[in-house]
Amino acid sequence: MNQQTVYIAFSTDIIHSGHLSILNKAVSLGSLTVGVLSDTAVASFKRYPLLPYAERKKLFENLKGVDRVVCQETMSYHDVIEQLHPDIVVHGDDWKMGFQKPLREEVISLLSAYGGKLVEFPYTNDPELRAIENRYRAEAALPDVRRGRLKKMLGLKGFVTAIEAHSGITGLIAEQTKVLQDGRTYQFDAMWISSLCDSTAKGKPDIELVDMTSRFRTIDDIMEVTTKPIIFDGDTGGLTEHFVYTVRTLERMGVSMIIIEDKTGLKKNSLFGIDVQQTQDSIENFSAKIAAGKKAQKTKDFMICARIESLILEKGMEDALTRAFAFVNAGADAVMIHSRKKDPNEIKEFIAKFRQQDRTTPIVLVPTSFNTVYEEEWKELGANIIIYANQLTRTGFPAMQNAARTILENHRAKECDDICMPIKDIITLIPEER
Ligand code: SPV
Ligand code: MG
Repeated sequence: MNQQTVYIAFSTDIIHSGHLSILNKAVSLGSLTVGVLSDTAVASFKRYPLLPYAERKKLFENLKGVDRVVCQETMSYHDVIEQLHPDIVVHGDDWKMGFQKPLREEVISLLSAYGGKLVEFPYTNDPELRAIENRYRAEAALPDVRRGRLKKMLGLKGFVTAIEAHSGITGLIAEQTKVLQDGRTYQFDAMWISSLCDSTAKGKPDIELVDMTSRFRTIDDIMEVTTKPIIFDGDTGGLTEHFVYTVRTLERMGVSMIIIEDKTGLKKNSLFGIDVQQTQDSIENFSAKIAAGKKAQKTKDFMICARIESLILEKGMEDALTRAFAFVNAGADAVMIHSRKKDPNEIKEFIAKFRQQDRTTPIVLVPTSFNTVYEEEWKELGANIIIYANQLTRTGFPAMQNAARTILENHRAKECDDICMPIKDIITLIPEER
């Protein structure tokens, strides 16, 4: 008998009765191929997978009724459908709504081109399953698990993005915002706790005035409601004698990376450049600080990144490169090169020259001024971490100023309503059950 060919895709790393039930229904329709989503697809879609692709593949290969298992590289079914031409694609009916809807529409259109069929079964929204996902979230937020995730992601994807968070709510925005585009899901991989934004939220200038205890409090607020890895802006790192304690505390909290800049004395924000007095530390002192931090840390996961301010302080490319190599030699796990020029060329030149001698040390960029280059190009050039360092702060506060002004101008709040988020949307932003 000529059996129908059936295709179903899974992103899960925990197989529960709901999966088995949909799998059995799929088996009853014909010869079943299971598509297991690649690690990158899972990480971009929901979270870093607990089990790597190879393990998840084995799980499905050993299930009764599964004829073969293939890799589905992206959220989009485009490539697998083009390749396999299944008679039937099976999916839960949950994707009729929400952000997976365009994926469903694409599948319907691909199938209709050759007479294939989409079969949807009711999605089981079992409280037990939600409990499993909640348990995962709780585990992912544990310091030991969270800390190592940045290194893992760098190993997996080679390229990660981070966005600024300075409070619980901005942390949730960084954690939850997703965009589906061309069959792929985009979300930020990590969070950046910027000294500029943390200071600004507290109404203080970015001059290392907000003390470490207070900065740790911000981290704690964010960690309490999120699971993504954290990159901490450690300013100059302070005195070496203090820095070693900072490293230990951050590591214990579950922070993944601290970035410290090679400046000394009264630190000012880099985007002021040489418009203000700023002093660069000597290579010897800063190298000793990095080495002391590396010696102080207890785990292999924690990373110390050396931020080079030579271009900001107009000391030239040679100085920037000499420092970068010296700091890597001193033990830095990554280097960050900064610039306040709109033109990205000096950053591109740095990457090219650094990569001629060092192909592996991650390069971190904060493209606030040089913001015209797309992430894909940075990746191709050899950069590894892109930090969007202050955009939530720079959009959020003007919106609040505008609201305050609107109320003052109108002597009532009605006119302000149009620019306000409905209260019920705040509830969806802040999940009650965590
Ligand atoms: C920050 O976000 O605090 C930074 C990046 O250090 S920058 O403001 O560009 O110096
Ligand atoms: Mg800073």
